[in-house]
This record gives sequence, C-alpha cells and structure tokens, in this order.
Amino acid sequence: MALFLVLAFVASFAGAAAVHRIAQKGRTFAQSEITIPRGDTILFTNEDEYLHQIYVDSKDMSVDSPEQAQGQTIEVNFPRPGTFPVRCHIHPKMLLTVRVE
Ligand SMILES: [Cu+2]
Repeated sequence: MALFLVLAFVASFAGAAAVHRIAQKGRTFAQSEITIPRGDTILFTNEDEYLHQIYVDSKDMSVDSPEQAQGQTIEVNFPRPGTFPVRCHIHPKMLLTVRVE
C-alpha cells in the first residue's frame, strides 16, 4: 500500500507544469519568442528602473496585469494551446510571442 502511494505521488509530478523566466530589460523582453507546453507558467521580472506591465489580448486568452515596478515579477499561466502575443501597455514596441503546444 505504501509503495502504491509513492508511485502515485511520483506519477502526479511527472507531467507537472514547468516555470520559465523571461526578464523585461532595456524596454524589451529578454527573448522575442518562446515555445512551451500547455499548462506552463512564465514569470516576467522587471529588470528596468521604469514601470512595465503585461497584457495578452486574444480570443483564447486575456491578461491585463497591474503596473510592475522594478524588481517585481508577474506570473502568467498558459492553459490553452495557441500563439499568444504578450505585450506591455507602457511600451508598445515590446512583444513576446508565446507558442503553447
Ligand atoms: Cu514596458
């Protein structure tokens, strides 16, 4: 019985979602695109001295974060497959393309 519980515990973590980190630095995202499995989370950390913000506006996903001071991290989960542009209201040129498989 104890062995069964251990195996069930391991199995439940084998498919666990991962976390990716992308900085906002120099008024841009540290990378312009990323491909992740469905259910993963991206942590966006503001490494600039000015404010940033995160938004996604697509038919399958809508995110609109508060303004993000230097050093603050915003966490965004991507539960659905598709291609999602991640942007910043404050800096319209900032664009990260997230492909969720
Ligand atoms: Cu910004």
